[in-house]
Amino acid sequence: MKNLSLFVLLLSFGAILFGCSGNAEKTPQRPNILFIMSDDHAYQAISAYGYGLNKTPNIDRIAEEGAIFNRACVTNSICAPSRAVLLTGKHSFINGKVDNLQPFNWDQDNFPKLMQANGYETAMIGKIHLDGAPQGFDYSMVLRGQGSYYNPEFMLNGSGKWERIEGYCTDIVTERMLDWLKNKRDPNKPFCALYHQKAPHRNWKPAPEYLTLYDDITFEPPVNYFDDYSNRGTAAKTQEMKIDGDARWGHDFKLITDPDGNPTGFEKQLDRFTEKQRADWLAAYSPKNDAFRAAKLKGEDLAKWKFNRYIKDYLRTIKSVDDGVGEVLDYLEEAGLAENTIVVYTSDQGFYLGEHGWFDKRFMYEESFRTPLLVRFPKEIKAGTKIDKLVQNLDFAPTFLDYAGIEIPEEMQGISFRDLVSGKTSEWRDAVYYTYYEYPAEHMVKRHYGIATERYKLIHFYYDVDEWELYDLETDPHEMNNVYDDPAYTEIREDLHKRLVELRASYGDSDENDQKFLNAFLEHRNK
Ligand code: SGN
Ligand code: CA
Repeated sequence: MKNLSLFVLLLSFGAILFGCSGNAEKTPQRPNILFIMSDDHAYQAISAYGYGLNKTPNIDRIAEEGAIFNRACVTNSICAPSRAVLLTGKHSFINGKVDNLQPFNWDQDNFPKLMQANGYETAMIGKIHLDGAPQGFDYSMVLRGQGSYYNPEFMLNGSGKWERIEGYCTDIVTERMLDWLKNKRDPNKPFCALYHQKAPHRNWKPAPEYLTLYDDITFEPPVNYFDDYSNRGTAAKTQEMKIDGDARWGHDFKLITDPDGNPTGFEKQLDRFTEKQRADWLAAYSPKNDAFRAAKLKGEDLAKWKFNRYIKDYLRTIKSVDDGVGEVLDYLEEAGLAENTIVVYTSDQGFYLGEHGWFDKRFMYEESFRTPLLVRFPKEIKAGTKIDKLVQNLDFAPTFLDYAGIEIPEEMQGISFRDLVSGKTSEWRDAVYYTYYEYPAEHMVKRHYGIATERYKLIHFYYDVDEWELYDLETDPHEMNNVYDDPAYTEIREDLHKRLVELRASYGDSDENDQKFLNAFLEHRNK
């Protein structure tokens, strides 16, 4: 490591010398990294993935000019744990942040710290969702907890103080990112910037200019919106994340009074707004809400209305995210930074857009297990590249270090996908490991772990059940049919069991870990 730092130092010194003699373009330049992440952005809601729901022309540009990953996935489909994994390059049970409740230990290594120590200028702007002062950043401006869509509070450089900034969160984060790129960073150093949006996280409040976007469209829910959870175990049946059932009249559907005329409490959320924001909001939503109450919908019609209210607000918040990506990409081009900047777009996990009747995430089922991933780096990645391999958020830290020419610490459990995405190699892992811990808690998704290969998934739900599920994604892409006990799958099942045991051991996971984190969770909850 020491030798490498010296090497990097010499390189930078050389760069300065050459720069002075006017030969800057000939010096080997380490690439910049712009790591864009949004929160709960389903791949189904990025037009480059081809689902036809909405248009995200700016995010799509990254894929058109670079690569799209069709089977990128997470190790633990929930916010703060996902962030801990991508920073540390280690599974949740190793970095310790297994659920949204446990504290995160900032003292452990993370990739921004290593980049900073090796001459990179680092910044983090937006949602971090990890308590305490962020470590590894020359500049940080982070949202308080989940952050608010309107007039959010931020903490600057780990000061411990929260400052309210008037405006729409997504736009503020973009403005501040641009301000850092243009005016705040040291232009003589390569940069690594984390530009992390809160949107489209629940409860999906759109920007003032998009409050009526999609008003003239009716969206069809997915084919399994009316899923009855037959042919599966207890976990799918007992979750609490149904659009028609668990989502709330006020908080989620933005009604000020419910169909029976009772106040929903949503009015209180408008107290955070400025007078102008509130007036714009009510002008847009009151007529829609009145029309809904007058229609007195029931049964499937009501369920479809709820889907539409949900998906429209969700997609509206994404419109602002996409606008921001466009502004930042434009700036990189204008400033001559596009060629030497690796741009990554991803989400902290996937999300259900009505599949199985759900919103939210957490399950190892496809829509929340997968996450969008698009990467542009013209120097190494061919435009239009498509990657079907199982890349995980575990791989970000090693990948970024690899691009920066920094040694990857032994303890990191991910693999750099640099050579995979450039086409230098097609060799890659053929199975990934997944864990989920936050139960019993909001949305009631049971604790589970599992293995996924390109075709199959074996999942174990535990704690208050002991159930196994096996899915064949080729014959059952929507995961509606658990074939664990189907004799036709005996051999596959046994093989997956064996591989799961091996994977758990190789990453350092065990039943003892599961018990340890369960105890910590229950203790924390009972405090
Ligand atoms: C909030 C949301 C949940 C969501 C969690 C975790 N409820 O608690 O719906 O699952 O965050 O999300 S809300 O009433 O506050 O909207 S995560 O992305 O932070 O993991
Ligand atoms: Ca999230």
